[in-house]
Amino acid sequence: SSGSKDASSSSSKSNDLISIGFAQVGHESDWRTASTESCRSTFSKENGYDLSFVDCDNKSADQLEAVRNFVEQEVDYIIIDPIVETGWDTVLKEAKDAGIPVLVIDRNIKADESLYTAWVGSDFTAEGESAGAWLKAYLEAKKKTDKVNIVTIAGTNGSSAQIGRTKGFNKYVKANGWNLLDEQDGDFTQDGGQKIMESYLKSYKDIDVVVCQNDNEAFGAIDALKAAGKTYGKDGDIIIISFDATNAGLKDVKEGSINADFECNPLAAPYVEDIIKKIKDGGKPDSQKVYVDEACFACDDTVSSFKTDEGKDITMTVVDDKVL
Ligand code: GZL
Repeated sequence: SSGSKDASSSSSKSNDLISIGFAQVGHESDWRTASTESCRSTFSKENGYDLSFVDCDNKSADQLEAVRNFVEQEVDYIIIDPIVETGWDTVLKEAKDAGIPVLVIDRNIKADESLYTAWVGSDFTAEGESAGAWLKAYLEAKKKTDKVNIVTIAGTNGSSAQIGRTKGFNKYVKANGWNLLDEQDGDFTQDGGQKIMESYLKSYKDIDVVVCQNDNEAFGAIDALKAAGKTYGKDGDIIIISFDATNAGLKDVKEGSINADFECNPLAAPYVEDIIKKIKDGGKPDSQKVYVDEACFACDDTVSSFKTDEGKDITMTVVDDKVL
């Protein structure tokens, strides 16, 4: 539709609630559950919203269709967490022509920035760099100077979380001469993590580090390592690095199964609500990119703080009962 809908008006569907269409990636991980809960609780009826939520089940075609349907329904705002970065221009243009502001959260999109109002999420490359810088400091502290063999269980191929974490961490692989044996797509799921770890154990005899690009992949990798009789984590032979730092992930860090976990904050919804309130009052967000705050967690204090090659000061939080 080519209406010239005024974003500050609320032609919402029912009794003055602000109507929001949210196209969510899926339900593949604990992180995703926290992200969905944050949106549902922020954009509740009690808070004055009519939320249309679509779980796109990790299928890009379904996600584009969901956004198209929101345009047809003439919602007041559209929120997208894009499964992959590409393929967005056409449907974003349709939303713009309909006068519906689009807010992107979490993962990035490769699209003309004039087609969406703002993006709220994480700096995935920085997450990868923090992990690489931590591993460098950890290996030095453990005086491990011989060959370091690493395998990566990557996230959904083409997602900005996978692209950024890979880019950030692999800078440190190159700079430190580590031996990256393999990196395959585990789709951010526990099943994916287990299957890929099983195949790595068949292909490579001495693995020193496993990098899992989210906690659910780490849970699967740990299942495979356990079944193979390998030792890992705080007192084991194999170092495990993970991302997200979900509650379940931090429990494994506290137990010493995961050595270090780099947070990816799923709570973008409150940041988005601030932007919607600004738009409603005829304003606009302070910037097009809003980064959420994130921390870094470790199972012990072998490495407490360090500076990344990019000049960022990192302090590791040791996970204990107070943190959980
Ligand atoms: C990252 C997010 C990723 C999480 C995974 O912001 O998109 O997708 O790291 C989730 O757990 O599946």
